[in-house]
Amino acid sequence: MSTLHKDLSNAIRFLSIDAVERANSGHPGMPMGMADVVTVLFKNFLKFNPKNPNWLNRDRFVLSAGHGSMLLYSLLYLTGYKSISLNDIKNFRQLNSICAGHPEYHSGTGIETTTGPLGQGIANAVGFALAEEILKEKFGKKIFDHKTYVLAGDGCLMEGISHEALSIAGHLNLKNLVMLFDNNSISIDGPTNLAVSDNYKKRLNSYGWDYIKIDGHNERQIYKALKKVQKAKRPTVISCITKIGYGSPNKSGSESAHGSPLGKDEIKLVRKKLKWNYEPFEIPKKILNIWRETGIKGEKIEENWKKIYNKKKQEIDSVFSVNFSNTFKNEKEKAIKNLEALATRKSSEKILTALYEKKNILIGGSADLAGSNNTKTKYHQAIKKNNFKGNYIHYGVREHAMCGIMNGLALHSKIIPYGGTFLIFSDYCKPSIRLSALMKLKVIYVMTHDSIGLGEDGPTHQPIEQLTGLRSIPNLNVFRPADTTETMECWEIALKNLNTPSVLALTRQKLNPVRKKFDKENKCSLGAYEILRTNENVELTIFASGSEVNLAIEVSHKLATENTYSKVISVPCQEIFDKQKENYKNKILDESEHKISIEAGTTDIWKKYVGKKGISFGLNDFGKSAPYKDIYKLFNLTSDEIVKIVERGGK
Ligand SMILES: Cc1ncc(C[n+]2csc(CCOP(=O)(O)OP(=O)(O)O)c2C)c(N)n1
Repeated sequence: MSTLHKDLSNAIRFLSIDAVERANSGHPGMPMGMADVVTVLFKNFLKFNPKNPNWLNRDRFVLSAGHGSMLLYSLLYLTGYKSISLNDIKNFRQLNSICAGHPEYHSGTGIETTTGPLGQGIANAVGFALAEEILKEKFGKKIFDHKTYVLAGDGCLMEGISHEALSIAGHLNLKNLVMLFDNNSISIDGPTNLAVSDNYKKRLNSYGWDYIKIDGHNERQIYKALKKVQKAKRPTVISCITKIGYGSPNKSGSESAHGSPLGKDEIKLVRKKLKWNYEPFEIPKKILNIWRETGIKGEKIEENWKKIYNKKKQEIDSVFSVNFSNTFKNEKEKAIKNLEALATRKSSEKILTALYEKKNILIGGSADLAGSNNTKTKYHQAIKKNNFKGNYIHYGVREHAMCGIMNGLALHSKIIPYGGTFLIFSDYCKPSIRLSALMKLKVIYVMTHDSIGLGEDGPTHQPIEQLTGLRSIPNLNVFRPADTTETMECWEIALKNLNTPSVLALTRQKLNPVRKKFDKENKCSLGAYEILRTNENVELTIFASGSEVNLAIEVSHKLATENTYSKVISVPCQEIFDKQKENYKNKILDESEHKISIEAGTTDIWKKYVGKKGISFGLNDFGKSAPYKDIYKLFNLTSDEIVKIVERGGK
């Protein structure tokens, strides 16, 4: 091993262990173990420009093993990113420091994605690699041609999402994807053989990956492997046999190096063993300069790239930022002219079809439910192995990876990913949806079969608590449109939202139109709005969403025949309504003395609108397998029952 290499990699090691020590918390073991591998990668292979962290054609480096965050912060500081100063590193894990406990995505910082929940980064990286192939096909390889490297540990590879994501990456042959596997055989509880005995080579080979095994502390072997993957024909894993906590006389190779500070005495011994005679946070000029030069190389490469990019910039920008306003207006007009009962999943397909009449960067998909989610239009073409011309991804039955991959697609550039599954299986997607929300990504989740209204498939497939669960995620818009017009409006909002992901909860069953005249404005953009009133003065407000808006309208009319007058509020998106101005909310919420809500799901979340005295119709129990009208009846979700209960004052 060269002295230079030792110095460069030790700079990462000591920044990491000293920052963890100062914070009195964090994970020193992984950065110490993988410092050699990333030093060779960043110094010799990674194409990046710290002066422009968002350079479109940079190589992506994803730290899936997010607990080793100090490895990433050290690299970004050493190579000269403005986003991370030595002071930030000293403030590791402190309030408002960019050096948070686990890497948190911020555009333009070099932190490509938020990681920490193990395995997510692998799926993100698959999304990055897929985005690169799609854009390369669209705009040419002089503009998009880069690698995606993901550093993953034993934990990432044990997670289910890694199985899904690595499998589809092999299936599609994402040859520019490289996984650096920190194969140290240690996790928190101890040696990994307590819990896993996978044959990684066989596993990865069977997915269609190449597998290279190296000593992760041998500079030459690392270099050779990375050199080889530059010309890879298949996605490649470099299995790096490493020692967790490398350099620590008493803790290396043991779980004690994983997740707590090494301690002052042990750090002294590490300094001695690795011959690092510098104070904490002191990086000698000579070493820092070499790291900085590594960062400078990318500037020239980007400059040359820009000359080609500038020629195509206009074309790329026009595809990246299509204005769909007219499409929405025209389609809404058409829907009103041809009023018909449609399932909202069908309405969604209608608007999608119209959107695809313009060149755009929407990449659709579904987890093996294309025909049920209505996510694939006549304009879609499947993306296939070694053929990335298409605009539709058959994710297979891999909901979790689908969502993690969509996060990667959205993070890569301006691709707008949408993907479908049944709403019930949002439970299989939740960790990635949460990260879309945390990272403020424009990802659109098309979730159909949104209630007991799906009928015969029964309680395993009928979402009950899912809407409430999703609505409780911050920065996520959960839309539940009531008809074709509302579905189109919700899609429009989802596409306009730069920083908020969306879930579109759509019906399997047909719904009668509730909006019967054309409105130029997007009423759903208020989150909730009045759709009917049976009298100027009303004593009852009925809140409803999606398929239950029709039911609410029926109830309102029936009550009027008994001289109980009401207004119906359609609530396609609670989160947006909750953000409206107080006077608008008061107008909707405070007009009448009595309030009820109707939604075929758990009811607690409606209490914020109807209050303690209000009645929330829904179901707080699992559904049943039966024709859907029978299930609605069973749970009192019919206009006759609701009218009766309202007239009895809720009894
Ligand atoms: C989904 C998820 N489950 C559990 C954890 C808690 N956790 C953090 S690191 C870790 C062990 C990871 O082991 P490995 O990948 O081998 O990392 P190393 O010990 O080599 O640093 C666990 C269980 C997590 N971050 N994410």
